[in-house]
Amino acid sequence: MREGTATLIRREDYQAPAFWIRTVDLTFDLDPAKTLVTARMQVERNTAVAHSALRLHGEELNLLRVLINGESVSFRQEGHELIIDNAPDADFALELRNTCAPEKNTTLSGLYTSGGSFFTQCEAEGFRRITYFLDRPDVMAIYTVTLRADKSKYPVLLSNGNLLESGDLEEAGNKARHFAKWHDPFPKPSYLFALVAGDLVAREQRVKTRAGKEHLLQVYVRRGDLEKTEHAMNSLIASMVWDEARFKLPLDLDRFMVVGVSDFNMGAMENKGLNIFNTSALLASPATATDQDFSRIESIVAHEYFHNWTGNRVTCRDWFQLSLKEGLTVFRDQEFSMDMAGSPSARAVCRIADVRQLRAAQFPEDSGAMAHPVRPDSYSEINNFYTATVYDKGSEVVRMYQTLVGRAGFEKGMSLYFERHDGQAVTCDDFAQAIADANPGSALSVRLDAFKRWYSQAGTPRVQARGVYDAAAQTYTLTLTQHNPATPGQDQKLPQVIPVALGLLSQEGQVLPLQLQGATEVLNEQVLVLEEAQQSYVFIHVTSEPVPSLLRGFSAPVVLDDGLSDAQLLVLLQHDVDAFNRWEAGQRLALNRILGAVRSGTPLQLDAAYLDAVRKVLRHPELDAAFKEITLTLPGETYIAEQLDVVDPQAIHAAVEAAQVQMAAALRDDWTAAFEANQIKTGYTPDPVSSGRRALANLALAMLVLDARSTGDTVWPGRAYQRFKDAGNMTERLGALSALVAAHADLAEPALARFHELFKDDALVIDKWFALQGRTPELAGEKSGRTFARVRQLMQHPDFTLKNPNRARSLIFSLCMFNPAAFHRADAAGYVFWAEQVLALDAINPQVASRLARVMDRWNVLAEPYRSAALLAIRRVSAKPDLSPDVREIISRALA
Ligand code: 0A1
Ligand code: ZN
Repeated sequence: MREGTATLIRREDYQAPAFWIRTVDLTFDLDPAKTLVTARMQVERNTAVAHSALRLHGEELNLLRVLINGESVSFRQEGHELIIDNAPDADFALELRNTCAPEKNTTLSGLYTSGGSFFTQCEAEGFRRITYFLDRPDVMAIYTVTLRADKSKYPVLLSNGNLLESGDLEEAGNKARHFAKWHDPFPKPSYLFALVAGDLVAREQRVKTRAGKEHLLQVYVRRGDLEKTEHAMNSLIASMVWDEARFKLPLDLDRFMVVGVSDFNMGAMENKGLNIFNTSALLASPATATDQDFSRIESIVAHEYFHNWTGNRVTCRDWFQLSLKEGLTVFRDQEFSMDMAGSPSARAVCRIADVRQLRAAQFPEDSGAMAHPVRPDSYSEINNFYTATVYDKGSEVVRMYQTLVGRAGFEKGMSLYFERHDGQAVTCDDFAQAIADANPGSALSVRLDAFKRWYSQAGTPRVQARGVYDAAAQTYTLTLTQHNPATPGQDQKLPQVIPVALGLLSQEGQVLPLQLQGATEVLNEQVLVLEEAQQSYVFIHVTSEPVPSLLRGFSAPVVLDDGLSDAQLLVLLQHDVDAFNRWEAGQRLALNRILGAVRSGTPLQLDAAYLDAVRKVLRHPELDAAFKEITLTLPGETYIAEQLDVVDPQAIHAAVEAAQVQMAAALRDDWTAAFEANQIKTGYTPDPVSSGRRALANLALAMLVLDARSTGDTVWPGRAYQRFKDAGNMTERLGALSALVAAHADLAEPALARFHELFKDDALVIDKWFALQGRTPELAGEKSGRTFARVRQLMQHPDFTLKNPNRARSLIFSLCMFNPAAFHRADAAGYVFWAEQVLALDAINPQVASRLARVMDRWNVLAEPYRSAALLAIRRVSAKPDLSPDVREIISRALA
């Protein structure tokens, strides 16, 4: 199962394949214990590269025969390769026969079983666990697939493309078997191959594209889950409509299928015409899914659908180009979600959520042991590079193209990209060139090479902004300085191209017109393009000392030090026309206070100015509930940790808890009013306005129950319990439950027990039950650690299993990744637990194990005693001789 020594694969070593595979005819005789695979391929030598042997990838396979043009041929097997030294020069037919063992496959890569059905996951390198192949994205073939299986156990047989024929098999024996034959007309790399066989049912919908072409959409799930597929189907239809309207990209297949599976390593997979989804990213009903689940499902359904063009029609030449499809497709799904949200305020809330996610996951990645460029230079296990950097920073890079060439210019660039590259496997450079060529003379095109440093340089650039106002001359001089800190293997960095969107406000909060010296235009908002280490900009006719509002809408993925005072931040929080920066000002005010307390080692004491400002937000007659909720939510503990050179997770948690307790007390009446004002009496819909109101009501309730812990009041815990019992939807039920649990209220226990009893048959809801307990904040200063003890105990719960990734994540990742104060313990018990779980998971599923291993990426910045204890735990994992290449790579980088 394990590679002896992991090899490092380098981007600069890329070579075109020695052979092309033009067509593949696959036949599967499906059997959980032993599936027989017959592959017939048309192979062609690539005369453009040096003459060499045919080397096919294969893992965990049992090879039965190899024929070339119908004749036996001599071959060798070396490691994970099947080598045919003297393959013909002329085109030839290659026939292979092998078996694999789906039910033994716990890695969930390749062909595996889940709940008695068959599924595949081939990205990145799973196809080689099905049959021998040139398993690389630049080898694109046309697939015809025949599936044969027991008809009663596997009535549904699916693969990519169109169904050619199906029927019963007349075979010896009494087991009635049947078959289905599928054909995908589009050439595709092996990572987009998929098959599904099982006892599934489908929700179906026929739709017409703008051109009048009819398509069949199907969402396949287990019997009993059908009523939870309506939202996914609606999201799919909305995605189709949006992609046609915004980018003129229609659906290209007659049939588009989506399938749910309970055992899946990621969110979902964009296999051509046959997307496979983790049920957690697909199934939703008001009673079992939260508003957040509804919106996550909408964006993942869209993401996979959008991949049909950005990923499938145009794919990656090699895996270093992963962000070509992922960064672009995340950008597209984020734009879609914003367009779906509607109002400017709801759009801003979407943007804020995306930036919060970037800061919580990508910024720490960029400053830790796994820091890598958006287009990595090397890897030993590609599965480790499905990262926040490739996805989320990649998306920010695409957003900067759009900022630099404008929305219409970006759409033109996309058209040129498809005109040039449809049907090809290409690179990030090809994408950059298409956007630039479609926009000659644009802010992008004139500095394209420098812009592309976003692909090659790791690390989050720091931008410092300092302004000087000259009252006599009525000028405001803004000086921007950039610096990109060193990252592993990259000591020296060149300046990057950083679009800085800005506006100026008067001290009273009025918009001040912008006119750059030498320019004739007068604007309300402008994008400066910082490209040198330092640049100054002079604005003229500035009638009063301005408050600068910089990096509006988060126009670049950088850390900004604008040096603004509290007074200036308060102006922005109250008046900025840019909702993103308004939110940001609120976060900065909170951050300053929390960091002040942590750095000085003194207990946090919120001041009247801050409390007054947040009270104004909460009472504001015009602001949306969603915006209020996101603004009144304190920065996350991981993001706070990012601001510090030496991280003491307990000190951070103590400051955050104190801030919450004080906000809860000081705004008690306002929380009560907000709670009452945001009750929704009508039926449930997950639209942004209703979701925002429920979010604010939930936050208010959490604050009131927390406050009750300090005051000894029993009314609010009682009301929360009542709401938990009577809730008409999961958002309110889980909100009330987590208010009780987070405050460690007495009623938390009976509520948790009741919740389990109510939902014991719904795995996705039981995942929430585990996750809530794993994420429960410890009481600051309480040494024993109730949450940690609870997690250890829950590991023994009959519903717990390491084998299902969702379940493992719900408990273990909740503690280790999302609950810093419960995890980082002075007695090192959290780290011991982590090491145990990494090793236990690695024996089952290396991909899940290596995600968990990444928790220690930033052990190096921890304060003592955490740092030394973390290092010991990492060494303990490292000492295991037969770690998977996945975990080995993460651990080696942590120790480098
Ligand atoms: N391409 C998918 C995500 C995905 C990646 C790897 C997987 O297995 C290792 C599975 C899914 C997406 O971006 O949605
Ligand atoms: Zn993707």
